[in-house]
Amino acid sequence: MKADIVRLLKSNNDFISGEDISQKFGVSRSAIWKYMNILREEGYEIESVPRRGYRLIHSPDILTLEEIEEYLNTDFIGRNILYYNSLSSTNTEAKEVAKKVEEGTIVVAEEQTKGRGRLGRGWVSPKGKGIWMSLILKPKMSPLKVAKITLIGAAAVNLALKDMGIRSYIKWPNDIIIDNRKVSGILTEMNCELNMISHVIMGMGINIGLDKRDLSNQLADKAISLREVVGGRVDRKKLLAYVLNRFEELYIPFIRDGDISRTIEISRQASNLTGKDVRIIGSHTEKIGRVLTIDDEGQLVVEYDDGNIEKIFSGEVSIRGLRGYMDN
Ligand code: BT5
Repeated sequence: MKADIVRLLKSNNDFISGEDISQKFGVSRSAIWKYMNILREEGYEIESVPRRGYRLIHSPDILTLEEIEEYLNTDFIGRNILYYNSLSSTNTEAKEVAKKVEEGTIVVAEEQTKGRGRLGRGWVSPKGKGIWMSLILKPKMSPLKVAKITLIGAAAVNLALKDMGIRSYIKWPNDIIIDNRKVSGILTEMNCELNMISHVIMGMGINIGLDKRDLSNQLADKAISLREVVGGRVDRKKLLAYVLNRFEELYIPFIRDGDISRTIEISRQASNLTGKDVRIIGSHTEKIGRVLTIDDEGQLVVEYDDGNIEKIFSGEVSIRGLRGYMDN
């Protein structure tokens, strides 16, 4: 109902009377008045004039479906948005609700109090300063293919940023980098039954307006926000919708035919690892090699000093830089 009222207000530039709204939705005028107050509390600026009705002056910067749908052109990705002011982690919440909701549902929070990175690491997610969201996917396929979904996510963020006029790089498999600093990270988690995925949660964090106060000294050198990159405001609503649009575009061929060729093409074009000396960190090993390419399956192809070539399926890579091997 609330969403319908927002849509109605948005589609009318002029005043619309309380009477008309109440007739349209079959509820009393006092109920409409209450909804208007709730919307005002959410940050909608709504003018109300006796005998003329209500008029929307300004919408808040929130990531609800009503607010992003004008930019969204997907069939199912992001068509159901569970929007929260604060959560411990959107991935944790998405996992809780995954069974009950349709594929493509996203969980978004303005802040995460315990945002998670990979391998038990944290993700700094202050209020209103980024896009912190998790996408619930239910691909009918083997768990072995899940690593490809991370690549699709990274490619989608890279393309969406490009749509906003921002150039970025992909540090295989899950980081988006600008100016050698991390602007976005992806955390893919999965639940499976026997040899089938039951659901995948693809969490994405995109830094929009973090500043030095939000970050530890150590992180301040490694992280970057889009506001700093463009030197001004970045439209979160548009960016979220663009990421979802691009994700769906790359995800559909993957679930239909296992086709990730376009994702691979983007991963290669945007890769900041190709040709670099890297340290590959496995669960028990660390090796140093040089990245040759990303193969058609999305694996990182690395050559070692002894001439051996290895294809890495998923993992952790640091690039050799001025100060040795640096993590992003
Ligand atoms: C990642 O892990 O890059 C995955 C991050 C996923 C975050 C999203 S937000 C929505 C969803 N809900 C969650 O709880 N998580 C997902 P990893 O590659 O392990 O990188 C983690 C490391 O990045 C940390 O150890 C820090 O060094 C660094 N880091 C933490 N917060 C950062 C930030 N806001 N920007 C850049 N780097 C950050």
